This record gives sequence, structure tokens and C-alpha cells, in this order.
Amino acid sequence: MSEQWTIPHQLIEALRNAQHVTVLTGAGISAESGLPTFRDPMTGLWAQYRPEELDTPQAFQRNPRLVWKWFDWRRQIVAEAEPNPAHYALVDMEQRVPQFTLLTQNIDSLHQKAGSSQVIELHGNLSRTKCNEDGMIVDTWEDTDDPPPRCPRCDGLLRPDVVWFGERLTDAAFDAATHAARNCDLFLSIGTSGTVEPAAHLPYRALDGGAVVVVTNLDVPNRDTHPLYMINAPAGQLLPALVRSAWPDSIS
Ligand code: BV8
Repeated sequence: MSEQWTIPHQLIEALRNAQHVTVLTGAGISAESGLPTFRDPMTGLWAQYRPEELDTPQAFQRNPRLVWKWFDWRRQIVAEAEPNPAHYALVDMEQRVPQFTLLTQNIDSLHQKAGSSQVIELHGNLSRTKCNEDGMIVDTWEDTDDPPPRCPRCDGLLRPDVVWFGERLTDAAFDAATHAARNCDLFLSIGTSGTVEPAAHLPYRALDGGAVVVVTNLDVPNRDTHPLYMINAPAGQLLPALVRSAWPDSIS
């Protein structure tokens, strides 16, 4: 549960004066859009599984139908989800900061749906499907009663275009993320438990680069030990408040 929280004044100044802000988001920023996080117990049919058991090439090898149906279920709940005030506050922030880099571990497209223009997706996107053989993106395929569907080019199995545990992030995404962490003035880690590498290391890269770093989720204790701040608060309340404090004319 979130505790009582306040926004340290130094943080508001750091945001108002920042030349380059880098943001890293996790499942927690989509929680107020109704999407379960990885730490929430899974529901219904999926209650018997842990994400790590379904989110690997080995799981897909073992039971491609189960993994495909899990991602199909997630596609359906994501399709019904709408961005929340946290997503929109980041769209506002992007327009006010000279340089803004948005990194997400999420695969739900909610940042794009809210209007964020450049989103670096570290772990891919649920809305894209690729051939498991050659990794090429596939836009259309023949429906089947025995999923996963097959690649129209090589008849290989189709899978979501996401990074599973044990798979590499693309060099392009991770190099861009590392550069943005090392070269920003302010790094905001929002709604992530910071348990999955190599994304979890990005806040430390930012501290190495001399940035002010804010970690905010519902697990951390409140701390303002400059340059590392921790705020235990729901993103849908904290981010609009932070943007309004830095730019009082904001509509966030
Ligand atoms: C790789 C896509 C190497 C799929 C995901 C050291 C270095 C490198 C790798 C490793 C390493 N140690 C271990 C590894 C392996 C592994 C790993 O990190 N394992 C963990 C479990 C220990 N890493 C990998 O496998 C990565 N690949 O390193 O490859 C390699 C090298 C050479 C050759 C081959 C391979 C790939 C990892 C990517 C996996 N895919 N997602 C999908 O979505 O299904 S990871 C997935 O879980 C997310 O994307 C995210 O990254 C991660 C954790 O999720 P969070 O977003 O943090 O969500 P979580 O539920 O954990 O927490 C929610 C938070 O929100 C909480 O803090 C909560 O308090 C907060 N919250 C809730 N409500 C709110 C809120 N906050 C604010 N407001 C609210 N309302």
C-alpha cells in the first residue's frame, strides 16, 4: 500500500531545470489502467502459472499452444485498457523538457496510446507478432484451431515480438537506454520492482553519470537522500502532481 508522500522541493527544481530527462517505466505505471503487474497473482486459468514459467523460449518449445494462448489473453486485456493520468503526465513532460527519453519494460503500447512520441521498448511489444524461425515480423496469417498460427513464408511457428527471459534485448534498444541513462540530468524509475536485468541496472548508470535519480513505486520507503530519491506513491497521482508542481500551467 502506498504511504503518505510528498514531492521534495529539490526534485521539482531538478525537473524544471533539467535539459535531459530519462524515464524508465515498468508494469506499475499500467496498474491504474487495470493491467496486472508481474507481482500480482495471476487470475483464472493463469493462476496456476508464474510469468517466468511462460515467458521463456523453453516454455514455448515445450508448449507453444499454452504460451500463445497466454499472450492472446494478455492481448485482449491490453486492448481494453486505456492510458491513465501517469501516462498522460509523461506526454506533458516530454513537451516541456528540451530532451526527453522514455524507456519502457512494458509491452502494452499504453505510452503510445497516450501520445508519447518516441518510446524505446526494451522488451518488445505484445501487438507485434514474429516468426519463431527467422524473427521476421508477420502482420497477417491464417487463423487456426490449433494455435500458434504458422508463418506464411516458412510455415514456422508464430510468437509475440517480445523479449523472453533468457533472450537478449536488441543492441539498439539497450545501447540507446544505457546512453540515455548515462547522459541525463534527471532519471525517473516509475512502477518497476527493478528485479529484471539488464534494465534494473539503468538507474545505477544514471547515478554514475551524475544524474538526480528518483525511484517510485509502492514498495520503496520514502527517502530524499540527494541525488537518490525514493517516493512510495501511486504513479497516477504522483506524476500529474510532479508535472503540475514544476509547470503550474500544466493541465496534467
Ligand atoms: C538477458 C517481456 C542475457 C515479456 C520481460 C544479470 C544480467 C543479465 C541478465 C540476467 C542477470 N541476472 C539474471 C538475468 C536473467 C534475466 C533476469 O533478469 N531474471 C530475473 C528474474 C532475475 N534477464 C533476462 O533474461 C533478460 N535477458 O539478460 O539476456 C543474454 C545474453 C546473451 C545471450 C542470451 C541472453 C531479458 C529480460 C526480459 C524478460 N521479459 N517482459 C512479458 O512482458 O511477458 S520482463 C518483465 O518483468 C517486465 O518487462 C519487467 O522487466 C520485469 C519486471 O516487471 P516490472 O515491470 O518491474 O513489474 P513488477 O510486477 O515486477 O513490479 C511492479 C512494480 O510496480 C512494483 O514495484 C509495484 O510496487 C509497482 N506498482 C504497482 N502498482 C503501482 C506501482 N507503482 C506505481 N503506481 C502504481 N499504481
